[in-house]
Amino acid sequence: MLSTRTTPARDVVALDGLWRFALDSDAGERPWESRLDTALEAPVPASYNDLFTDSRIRDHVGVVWYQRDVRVPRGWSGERVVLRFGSVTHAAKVYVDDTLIAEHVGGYTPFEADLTDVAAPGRQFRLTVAVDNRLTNITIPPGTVTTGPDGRERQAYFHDFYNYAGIARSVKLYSTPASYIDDITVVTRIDGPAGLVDYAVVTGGEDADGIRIRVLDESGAVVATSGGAEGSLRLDDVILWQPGAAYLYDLLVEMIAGDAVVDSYTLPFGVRTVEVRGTQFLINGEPFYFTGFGKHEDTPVRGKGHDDAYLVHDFQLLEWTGANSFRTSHYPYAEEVLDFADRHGIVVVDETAAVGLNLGVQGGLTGIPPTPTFAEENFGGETKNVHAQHLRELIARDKNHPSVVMWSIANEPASNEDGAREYFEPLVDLARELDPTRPLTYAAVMFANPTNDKIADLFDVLSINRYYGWYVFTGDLGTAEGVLEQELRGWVQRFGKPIMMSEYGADTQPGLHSVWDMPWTEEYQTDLLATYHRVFDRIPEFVGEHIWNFADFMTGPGIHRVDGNKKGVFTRDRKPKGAAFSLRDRWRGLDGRKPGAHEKEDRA
Ligand code: BDP
Repeated sequence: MLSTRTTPARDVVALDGLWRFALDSDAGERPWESRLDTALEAPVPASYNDLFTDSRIRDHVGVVWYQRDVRVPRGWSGERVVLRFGSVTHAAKVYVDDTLIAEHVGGYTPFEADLTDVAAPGRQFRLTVAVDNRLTNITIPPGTVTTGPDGRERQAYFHDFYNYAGIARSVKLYSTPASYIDDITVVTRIDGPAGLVDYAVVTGGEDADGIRIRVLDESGAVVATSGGAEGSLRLDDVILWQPGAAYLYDLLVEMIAGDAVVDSYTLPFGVRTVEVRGTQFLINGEPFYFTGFGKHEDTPVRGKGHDDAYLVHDFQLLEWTGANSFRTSHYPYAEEVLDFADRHGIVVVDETAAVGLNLGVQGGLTGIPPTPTFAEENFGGETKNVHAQHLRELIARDKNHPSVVMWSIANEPASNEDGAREYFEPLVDLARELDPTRPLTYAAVMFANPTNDKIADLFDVLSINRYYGWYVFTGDLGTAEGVLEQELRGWVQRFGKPIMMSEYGADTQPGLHSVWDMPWTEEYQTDLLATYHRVFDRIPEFVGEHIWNFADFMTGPGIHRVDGNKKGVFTRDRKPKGAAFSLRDRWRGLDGRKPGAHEKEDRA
């Protein structure tokens, strides 16, 4: 799915700003049929939960309504008119005046509606969106809705971040010609000093006479040309897209009828390869060592609303710490984030929203759930179908980003339980069919170990989440170090694949200090990370470290959470805790290479 861009043949109007807003219970019978009778306004993009002082809104379970008036630009007559939502969390029904024109389930992927027949240029219409935040056993991520003794619905979920909802990403109205470029796929290879670019273009509407392709370098010079809906281009003396040294070409695609250009679209792309070979993770044939974090889309007031100021600042802080990468834990992030990563050479592990497919986490430290996680009445065939659809939408959206080097299919699923293989094998097959070029991983939960895990052999990279020294062996870093090393070596021994740590960390209250190993202090976070780093540096198959978390973030209420999860290396308002400085010391020396690699090179 192409992102929205203006081109000589396309216009875009952003529908961001303040929309009328109401809870379902306050909105009347058929709210889309008239002007929403409400005094509330909510900004788009933003989650709605933290905007208002009314706790009925913050804790609302079910549908809320957003509405605004929209006018299709007069100049768009004869054009195809498309409405695009970056995300509506978690399900949407979209009405143009009295007509339902689109429905979508899945809170972190975009969807579109063709308005050509319902919204004439120059005319104003009422755009109403029903936003449903309910999570069930057949949504991704999953949850459960129960009714309390007071008759009020309550939402429970199996993930450790607040269930922010609303219209958290931009809404856009755009035009294309009646015949249009519908999709483009780019796959790149390297052949000595040249780059090979395989492309495929899908069109919609009437067939055109031809497709014209040009590749432009960053100076705007045309460096290769081709024609036809599918083909391959050769870029001599290619400049590669590299971690820390991004370089983007433009693929200019034109749809031709006679002598005229009917539609045009410019897709930025980078030339790079990704490969897992033996126990190495290679980018452009060179071993790559991931340094960075699991992140969240989470800021005060906006919740998960995309914000360009935080985007820029967060990437500054990544660079400041020497991080070269992050994981989009635990859902696909806004497209602006990946575009930025493409332009700035930050490497991304792109994760689905499949977080919480694990009833064992509720089973306390045993990991044994009350009923099997993958039983039909829990997360069975229907959940898997929803997960598959989500994977299709994610890969369709993100397949052309050079920054995305690996798909993470799930976070902490019950991969130790019976039924895990039956659940995951078809999803792995699907992901490989949709994108044969990128390695696959999933982040392994603490209950899954080298002996009982049932799915790791299906994947390419072992990503391990562990909290030794925090949830287990609390305050005992000595024991944590030994147990961690033994376990990590066990994974390598059984599966013989590259291994990285996808989560490790400690909740930390800024300003709390101690001369002893005291959990929650800044020193303890620093020491816990250093303990893990010593272990990583002793394991040759290690390919990366992603700390949990980049910044403190909001969670649901819980006796283990004080105003959210405090495992951030930065506070929620992005102030560094002590550990940030020691990370900076470690990572800025690594430069995408493994610890020790420099010394070996220096010796050579
Ligand atoms: C892991 C989860 C992550 C949590 C983290 C924690 O993957 O989402 O926030 O634990 O407990 O199990 O901090």
